[in-house]
Amino acid sequence: MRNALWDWDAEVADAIACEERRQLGTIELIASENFTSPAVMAAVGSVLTNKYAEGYPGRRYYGGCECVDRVEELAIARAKQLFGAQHVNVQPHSGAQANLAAMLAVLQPGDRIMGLSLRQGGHLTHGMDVNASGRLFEPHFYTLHPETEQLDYDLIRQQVHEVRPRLIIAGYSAYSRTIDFARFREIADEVGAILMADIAHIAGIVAAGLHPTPVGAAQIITTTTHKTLRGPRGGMILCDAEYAAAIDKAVFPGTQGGPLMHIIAGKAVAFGEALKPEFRVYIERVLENARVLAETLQSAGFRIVSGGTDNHLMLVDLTPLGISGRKAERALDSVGITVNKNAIPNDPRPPVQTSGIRLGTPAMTTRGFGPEEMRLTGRLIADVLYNVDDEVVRERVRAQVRELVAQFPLPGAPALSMVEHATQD
Ligand code: DSN
Repeated sequence: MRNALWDWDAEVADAIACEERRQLGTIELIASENFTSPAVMAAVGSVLTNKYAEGYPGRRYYGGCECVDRVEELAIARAKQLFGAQHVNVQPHSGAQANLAAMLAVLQPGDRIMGLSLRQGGHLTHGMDVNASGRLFEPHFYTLHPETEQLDYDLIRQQVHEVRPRLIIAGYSAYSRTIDFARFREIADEVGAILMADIAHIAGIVAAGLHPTPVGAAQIITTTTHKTLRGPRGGMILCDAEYAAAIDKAVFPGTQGGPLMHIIAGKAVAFGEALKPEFRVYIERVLENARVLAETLQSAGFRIVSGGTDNHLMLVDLTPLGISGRKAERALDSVGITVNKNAIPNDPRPPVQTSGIRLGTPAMTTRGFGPEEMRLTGRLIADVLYNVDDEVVRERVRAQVRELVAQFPLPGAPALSMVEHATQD
C-alpha cells in the first residue's frame, strides 16, 4: 500500500523514504538505537499529537483530556508493573529532560553532583560544563579502575568521600559491564547523598530481569524509552514514593509544558510489549549477540575495553591499529555498517577523533540477527578496519553487507513504509 504522505508532501516523503532505505540497507550497530514495532509507530503517528494536556491525569489545565488520561494511566501502570517502581512519570520528552528534572527535584543550584568521568563513559547530562547539569550544579567525577577499566567500588567510595556530593549518578553511555546499584547506595548513604540511576542504555535489560534492578537501591531512576527498551524516542523517571511530588513538579511545570501524548501512547505500547515473555527472549538474544560480536573481534586481534561485555554494547580500542575512531566510523559507514566513534578510557585523542568505536546489538537483534550473522558482521568489521584505505576490500564488504541485510526486513507493516511502492500512482 502506498503511504499517503506521498500525495500530501512528496518532498518530506522522499526524505523519509531516503532514511528508510538507509536503515534497510545497513547493519545498524549504534548501541543506543533500535527499531520500534509497527504498533509503537502507529501510536506515535496518531491524533494524540493534536492534544494539549498540561498537568497529570485527572488534574489537567485543559478540557477534553478524558481519553489522553487513559493513555497516560496505561503507560504509568505498565511501567510500574515492568519495573516494580513506586512512582512513575512518563512525561519527560527525552533522557536529557528526565535527568534535568530529576536533578532540579532534589538539588539546589550550586549543589555538588558526581557521576562517571565523561571521558570514561559518563553522559553529557551528568555534569558537562556546557550542559545545564554542569552550569547549575557543581560537577565532580569518579573514575574507572585504571587497569581493569571497570567500576572499582573502593576507589569510587574514596572519591565520593573526598567530594561529599549531594547526588551520585550511576549509569552510563559507554560502559559494557554490570553496575552494582546496591553498592552505590551504600556509598551514597555513607555521605548522605541521593542515588540517581540513569539506566537509559540498559532499561530493556533491567526490564527483562537480566541486569540487576536499581529499583530499591536508587531513590530516583531516569531512562530513555527508545534504546534497549525499544519504545518511541522519549524519557521517563521512576522514583520512591517520597520523591513523587517533587519529581512530578520538576517535570511539569518545572522543565516542560504540554506532554507529548502521542509519544506517551507509544511508550504505553512499548511497555506492554516489554511485559510479554517474547521480550525477555529478545534481550537474551541481544546479550548473546553482544558476547559473540566481542569474541569475534577479539579473535580477530582487537582489544575490547575492559576485556569484554556483560550487556548490549562494547568499546573497541583502535590504538593498536593506529587509526582514529572517526576514520573507522567513516570507513565502516562507507560499506553500510553504522557505528559511532567513542572515546576509550583515558583517550589521548580529542572527542571529535577518539581512539575507539562503540558497537551495540539491540537494533540488529530486533531485525533478526543471531550469532551466525554477528560472527559475519565481526569479520566484516575486521576486514574493513585492517584494510581501511583499500577500496577493493571495501567494495567486497559493501556487497556482503547488502546481501546480508536483504534477508532481514525492517519491522513495520507495508502500510507504514514510505519506500513500499514509492513510485506507484
Ligand atoms: N546519545 C545517546 C547515546 O548514544 O548513548 C546518549 O544520549
